[in-house]
Amino acid sequence: MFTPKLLFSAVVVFLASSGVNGAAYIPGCSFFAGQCLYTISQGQDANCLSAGSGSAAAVCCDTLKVDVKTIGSDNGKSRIVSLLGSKAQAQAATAQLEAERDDLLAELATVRSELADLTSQVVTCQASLGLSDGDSQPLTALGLPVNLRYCDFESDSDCTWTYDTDVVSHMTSSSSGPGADHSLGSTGGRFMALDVSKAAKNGKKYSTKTYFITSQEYEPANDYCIAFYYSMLGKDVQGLEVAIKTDTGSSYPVWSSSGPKSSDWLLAQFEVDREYVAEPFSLRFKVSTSSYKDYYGNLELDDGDIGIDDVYAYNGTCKEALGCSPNSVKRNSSDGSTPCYTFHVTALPWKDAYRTCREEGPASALVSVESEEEQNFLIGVINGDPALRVAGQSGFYTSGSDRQYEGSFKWTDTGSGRSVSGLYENWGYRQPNNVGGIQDCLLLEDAAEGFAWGDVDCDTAHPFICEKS
Ligand SMILES: [Ca+2]
Ligand SMILES: [Ca+2]
Ligand SMILES: [Ca+2]
Ligand SMILES: [Ca+2]
Repeated sequence: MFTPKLLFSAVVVFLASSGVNGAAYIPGCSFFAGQCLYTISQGQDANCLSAGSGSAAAVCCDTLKVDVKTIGSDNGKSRIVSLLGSKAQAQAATAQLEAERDDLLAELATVRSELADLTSQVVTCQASLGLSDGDSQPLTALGLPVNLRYCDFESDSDCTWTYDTDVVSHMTSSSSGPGADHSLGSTGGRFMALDVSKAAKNGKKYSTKTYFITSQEYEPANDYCIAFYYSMLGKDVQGLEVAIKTDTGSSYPVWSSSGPKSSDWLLAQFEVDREYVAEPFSLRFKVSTSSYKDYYGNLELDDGDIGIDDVYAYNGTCKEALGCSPNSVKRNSSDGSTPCYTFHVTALPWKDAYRTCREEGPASALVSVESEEEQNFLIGVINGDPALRVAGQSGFYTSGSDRQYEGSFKWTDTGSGRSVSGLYENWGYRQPNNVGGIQDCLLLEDAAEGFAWGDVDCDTAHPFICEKS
């Protein structure tokens, strides 16, 4: 075996005399057995293979290890050359790494923008296919999806309810009952109600007459959560009772209330004993009145109507059915409340947007922006999401509307609602301006100006935000 103790001069002579190509001096020394050794590769691999075994082959093939002591005065110079070489290599490597980093950053920016593009394309595709934008459905204790049957009474075809048509109807508003429906909070919104003036017949004072409003049939399930809004405004309002009516004709009272009530719309919410919902069933609302026409044909005891609106029937427990959906964003408000918001990028006219929000649960409505804190929170969520930023260019609908009284905007999440004026307001320049006399819905309109508000035509389609209190 070739030893590292070979004299440097001998090596140089050997390399020069051999005249071989490929011999190389590799800069830098390494320690071996307490000595600093320089490495010289002879580049004789091809010869070495043909030379076979033996000392000649070993000489050709081995890398030479040279003791620095044998280099004498050349040692320092070589070492400096070596160090300079290393430094130059390190600088070149650093420059290359920096160039590669810049390339990667540029590539990352491209990927980011492509991702934003793709996200908005997916959203557009989902919208064109009529798919929801990611709502995931809660499950019942049996692992089945919690299905909702919802009635807002806005369309005759929605819910196949039966009722005494001569006295109960889809009312829009009434002088003695609620001033607006619950779903839309506007005079145009409809609700199911006992019309006491029609119910009043020539008859005796103090005779109570009862009428029935019956829902469509619901499928049997292990549990049911029922929620609805009711109005019992007016001093002459009497009772409202809800019973479970099964196919076999049996009827089981499950909820009741007596009037009158001071608020226009109140929420009733209860679970139904599972024995009652083990077979197909309907909800039967019993409404009663003592109104009558006196001898001269005047209406008596007719102050008030009994109305119901926004009826929810979930085939699960209320705990499973209600609460914030997994795709909502929760806000921990400084006043201690924790509303949840769902953002919808699929543009809809205001009424359809409202229905979508109502279907998210009895405590859900189009968003009511009642503080700067709430406005800023919403902007923060929008700005943090590429798809919402894209959608936000055409604004987001809120529950704000002056459909009921022109120029008097209200947050309509609770039906008749609360006046916008006097609370937090963030109208854009010269808004609301009711252009064309048809702008009645409040839009978070101007994305470039922190989503300053504007009034727009309610029939135009816009993305929207739902709020669950
Ligand atoms: Ca309604
Ligand atoms: Ca709110
Ligand atoms: Ca208006
Ligand atoms: Ca406007």
